[in-house]
Amino acid sequence: MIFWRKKTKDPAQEKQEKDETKALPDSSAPDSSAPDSSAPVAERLVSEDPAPPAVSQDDAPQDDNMPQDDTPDVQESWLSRLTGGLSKSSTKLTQGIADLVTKKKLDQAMLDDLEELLIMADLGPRTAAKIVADFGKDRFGKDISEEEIRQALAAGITSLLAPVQSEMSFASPDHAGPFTVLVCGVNGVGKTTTIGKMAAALQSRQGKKIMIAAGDTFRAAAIEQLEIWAERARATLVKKEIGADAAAVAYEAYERAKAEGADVLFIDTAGRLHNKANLMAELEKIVRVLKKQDESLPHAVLLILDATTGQNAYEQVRIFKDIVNVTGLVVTKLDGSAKGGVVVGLADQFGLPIHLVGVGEGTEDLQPFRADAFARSLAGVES
Ligand SMILES: Nc1nc2c(ncn2[C@@H]2O[C@H](COP(=O)(O)OP(=O)(O)O)[C@@H](O)[C@H]2O)c(=O)[nH]1
Ligand SMILES: [Mg+2]
Repeated sequence: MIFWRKKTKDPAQEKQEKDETKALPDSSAPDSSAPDSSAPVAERLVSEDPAPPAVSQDDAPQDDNMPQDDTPDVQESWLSRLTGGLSKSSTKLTQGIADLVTKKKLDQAMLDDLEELLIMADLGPRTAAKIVADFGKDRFGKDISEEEIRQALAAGITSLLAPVQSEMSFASPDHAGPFTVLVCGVNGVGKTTTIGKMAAALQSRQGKKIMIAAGDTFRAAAIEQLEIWAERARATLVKKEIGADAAAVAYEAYERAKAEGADVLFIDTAGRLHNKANLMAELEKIVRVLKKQDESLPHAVLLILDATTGQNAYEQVRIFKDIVNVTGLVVTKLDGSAKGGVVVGLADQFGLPIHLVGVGEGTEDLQPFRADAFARSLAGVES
């Protein structure tokens, strides 16, 4: 998978592409092999909790939702993946809780310490205050243990997260064209990888016909990265030359996807936030040209957020909400982050549906967001 290095290029381009190559999935990772029909990667794309989502996009039949496998073994492996992924974030919280339980009875000082701990864990001041206020209501002046605090925290977090738990549905509303998903977010958050993972899951588990538009037209390696993912997901990639108009790529891809009867179209985009005016112009133009084809397009606008950026994620949501009509979030890199608490603050402050979370680079590491499992893993409560 290193064919892109064999081309002759000028040194500047080479450096750029080297940087981008860092963003490629590790070719030695288990998921980086060609699609393996004997063990479809998406079979591992499951939820650990078969309960129906609190928020549902529509009444789409189950096979238009993100494929899941609810068998006990797979659920268990998912849960341990999530718990493992969130371990840095939860260790920070549970260690902090252990340190603050210095007295037997819950007093104001302990509540203040808990609030500070939650703020430090990236939940944001408003959300932290809300959780602590609820927590103190019934328990003030009573005996309290570490385990009770963890349990109460898990319950408080679950109630904030439940309203945004939302199954991602890929059902085209009128079935006249592909379900069209615009994927946005700043550079490096995991847009391309997430498209690849979703495409692989939908193709291998549900046999969906996928088309992907290479709307990040700035670097050759960005297109080549998408080519690898498309190949893995047996998806058709629609691309143009470097520097091409992203909106033209999106327009052409939609026309083609419709003509060829594709079920889902993913549109990848560039995320150069250092030039907000350009980014805005580009995303707005993509939406505008899609709407020329069909006013209901795009059917979903996913904003991808990188959990390792912590507080920065709040600002990114604000910026992208200004530019496009964000319909849902995917939070990636929870595995490498001690800032998983940011998910709770995002849910509380913006109320946008959270569809999926990423806990690793492999195809199997993208999983449906489950409020309860997430809250319990984060608060360090044994399941
Ligand atoms: N550890 C980890 N890495 C991820 C996850 N999602 C994406 N990545 C990595 O993040 C890097 C940037 O991803 P990419 O999809 O190229 O980001 P883009 O610039 O937004 O398209 C790549 O190395 C991905 O493998 C995740 O959930 N966990
Ligand atoms: Mg990309």
